[in-house]
Amino acid sequence: SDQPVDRPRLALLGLGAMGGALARAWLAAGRSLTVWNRTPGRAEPFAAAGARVAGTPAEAVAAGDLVVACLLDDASVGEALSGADLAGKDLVNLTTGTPAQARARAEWAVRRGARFLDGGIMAVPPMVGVPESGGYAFYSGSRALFDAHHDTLTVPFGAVYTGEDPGFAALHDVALLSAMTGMFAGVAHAFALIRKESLAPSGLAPLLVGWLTAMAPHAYQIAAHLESGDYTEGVASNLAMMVEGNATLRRTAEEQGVGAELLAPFMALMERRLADGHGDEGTTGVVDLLTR
Ligand code: FVH
Repeated sequence: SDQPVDRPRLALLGLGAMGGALARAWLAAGRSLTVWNRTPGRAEPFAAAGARVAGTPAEAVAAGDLVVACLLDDASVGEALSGADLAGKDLVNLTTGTPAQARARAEWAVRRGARFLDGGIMAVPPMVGVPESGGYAFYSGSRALFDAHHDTLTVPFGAVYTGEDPGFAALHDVALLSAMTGMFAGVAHAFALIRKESLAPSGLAPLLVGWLTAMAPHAYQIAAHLESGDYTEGVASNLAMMVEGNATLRRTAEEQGVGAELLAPFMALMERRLADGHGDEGTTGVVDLLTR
């Protein structure tokens, strides 16, 4: 049923860095928990903390109403659950994967008689069970499952439901992780620029954080452009100016003995868009060039 379930019997597959943090959070909240991990030794501290330890994934699944998988990848989920009876179970997959993997895993679970919810965790292990850290997970798939187990799912971190399409949680997760990857690339380049100078990285760090925070709302302008189709609306720094600036960024990298390989692909796309006659836009047109 989709009635809220106060205290489901919980089964958790996977006690790695993230799975272990989940287990600690649920145990600290007094939840009934059965755990399984491929390498059995990893379960010992959890047994000492009050968890029941299952010898096989099938045994763990049998002991739970709500089964949570937090394993390395989608293949390990398929492998671990291959011999388990999922009929009547609520399965939440907190293993990172692609949207297509999540959709296929949802079909696979439903064929076995389970309700399925996919999750993408926007937190690292130290944020788990710490509400003020702002950690949360995206969820997609069965809304009924999400509503029924909301209280349990929100013990380790917040929960954001993104839709019945089971691929949406992974899509949101990967979109945010991809943006983070670009940010990490820029930060690495910035530190490389000062590497050989008498400048302390600890002096640059707060400046980077302040600048990136100030620039982050640029995402709202790109969203507005994509929705209106007018890529020039409200543009304060146009593409023609930014491409000019790219030359200074490249030249500074060269002067500082730093490779520009992290900047080059994005700059190449900006330059293509400019060559196509869009100098009065911002960077929104790059989204069009990327969309194959
Ligand atoms: N840790 C993090 O910062 C990120 C935060 C965002 C979400 N990710 C994803 O969470 C999934 C689990 O990550 P993890 O940090 O717990 O990963 P590990 O510490 O490497 O533990 C992996 C567990 O998976 C088990 N495992 C691996 N292969 C198999 C298999 N073929 N069959 C069954 N279990 C398998 C492994 O078992 P063992 O090595 O101890 O025997 C661990 O329990 C992941 O999707 C992240 O992307 C974490």
